Amino acid sequence: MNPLVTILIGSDSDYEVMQTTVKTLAEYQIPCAIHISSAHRTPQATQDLVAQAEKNGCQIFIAAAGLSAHLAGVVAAHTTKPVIGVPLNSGSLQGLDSLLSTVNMPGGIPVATVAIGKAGAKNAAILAAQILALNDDNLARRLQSARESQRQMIAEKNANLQAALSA
Ligand code: RP5
Repeated sequence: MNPLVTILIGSDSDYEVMQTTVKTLAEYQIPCAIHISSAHRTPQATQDLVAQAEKNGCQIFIAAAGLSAHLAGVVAAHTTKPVIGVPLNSGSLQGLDSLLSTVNMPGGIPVATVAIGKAGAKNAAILAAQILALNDDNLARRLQSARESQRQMIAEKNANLQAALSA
């Protein structure tokens, strides 16, 4: 099946964190592809990759990068499909540099920016699933069921905490 989601990462050093995105998409049974492509080091290849992915039926792009993170913005410049940006913590500024570079897009070229690092990597996949679920009832049900499991898990943790505190 052709990938519905294409993930771009700026370097192989981004792969470890972004495996969370791949894994989460797989949990929701969403076919995806992941490529290393850099906004700065391989600008033409990045543009070509976006065009090819769209031709192959890609519906959503997820772009993750660290430092001066322009990858999501560059992807967004070349498509009108939704682009989700994941800022990564690759340098001495703990990802704040990437967050600001990813989130602060000029009006007209949106990038839906999620949290820095692992939480963002997970949320990027869930957000992509939520967008695709607008036209997929089975996927919407899988998302609801995951929310319910999450609710139960937190309720259980709280019950354990209260039990420990009252012991
Ligand atoms: C960014 O620079 C990449 O997304 C990566 O997070 C960061 C460092 O890249 P490497 O020097 O590890 O290749 O473009």
